[in-house]
Amino acid sequence: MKNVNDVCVLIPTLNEAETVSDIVKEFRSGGYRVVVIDGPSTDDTRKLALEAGAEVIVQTGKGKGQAIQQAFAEIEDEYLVMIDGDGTYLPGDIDSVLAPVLNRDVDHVIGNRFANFSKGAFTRLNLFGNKALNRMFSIIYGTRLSDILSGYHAFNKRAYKEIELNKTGFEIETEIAVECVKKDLNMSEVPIMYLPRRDGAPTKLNPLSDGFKIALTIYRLAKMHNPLLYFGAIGAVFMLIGLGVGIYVVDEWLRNITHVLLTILATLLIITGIQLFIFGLLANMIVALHRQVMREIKHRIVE
Ligand SMILES: Nc1nc2c(ncn2[C@@H]2O[C@H](COP(=O)(O)OP(=O)(O)OP(=O)(O)O)[C@@H](O)[C@H]2O)c(=O)[nH]1
Ligand SMILES: [Mg+2]
Repeated sequence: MKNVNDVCVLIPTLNEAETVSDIVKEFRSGGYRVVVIDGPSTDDTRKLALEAGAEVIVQTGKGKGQAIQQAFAEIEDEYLVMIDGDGTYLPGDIDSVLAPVLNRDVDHVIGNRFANFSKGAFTRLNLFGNKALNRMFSIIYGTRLSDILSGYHAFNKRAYKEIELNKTGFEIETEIAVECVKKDLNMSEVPIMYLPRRDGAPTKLNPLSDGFKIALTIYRLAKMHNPLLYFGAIGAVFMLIGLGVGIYVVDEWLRNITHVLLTILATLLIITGIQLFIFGLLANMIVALHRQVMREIKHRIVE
């Protein structure tokens, strides 16, 4: 059952004077408590948010990720909806985003932008990057999600208090999705609308450098979840270089030229590669065992 008093709407902002007021007003007219956590902006964002009826917190550190971490710690409401303040998401979609956490056994809902985006909302690079990163996430974490980098989420209290976050920048959404998988929280996606940014309101995200950081985060966090892939990938690089050198050495040897040092190098590279792979296998077993134990403990606590 929906009770707007149980819901807090969280809006991270950095210089969003152009849009923040309209968004806050729309949520306020729906009766929601609105918390804006600000950058700190150098424009009128904070003043406009206050005038529109939001509670405003100035973040103590830097980056969208730090802002979200701080807000998750300070907010105590039963349900939390998180929406970007750049006007690319519709406050009116809140009912769809909230429904699964209110009515079903879902802990975290992601608003899926790919279902319904208006022309020009994604640049070609953003569309390609998002698809690639979602695919990478699905492969590594074995959980099929279409839009982990969305700016529209809903959580129940258990979810936003249980997930542990460390990233301070735009890797935060990735970390949230990974934590949900790790903590065995139920996730689901609902279609939402996605609009282009307004003219004169520049993005804070650099698609190349932030995209790279996000990919690196997906890979790095895999160490604890899918170590075979994490260590296997490094092992594969060693083995491929070793094989390359080895093929060269054998080819030269067939022509009666012997490279002693290169032979040793090829052997070492291949052996190191195999060892890394075996290490990944062992780590996988440890992670699987750990997961089993954690499930068992949770099960008993619930009982
Ligand atoms: N508090 C806070 N908010 C931030 C910071 N950086 C960005 N934001 C806000 O986070 C939201 C998302 O930022 P955007 O620049 O739209 O990034 P994006 O949506 O991932 O990228 P685009 O697709 O280019 O819009 C916006 O509401 C920003 O104002 C920050 O350092 N601190
Ligand atoms: Mg945006």
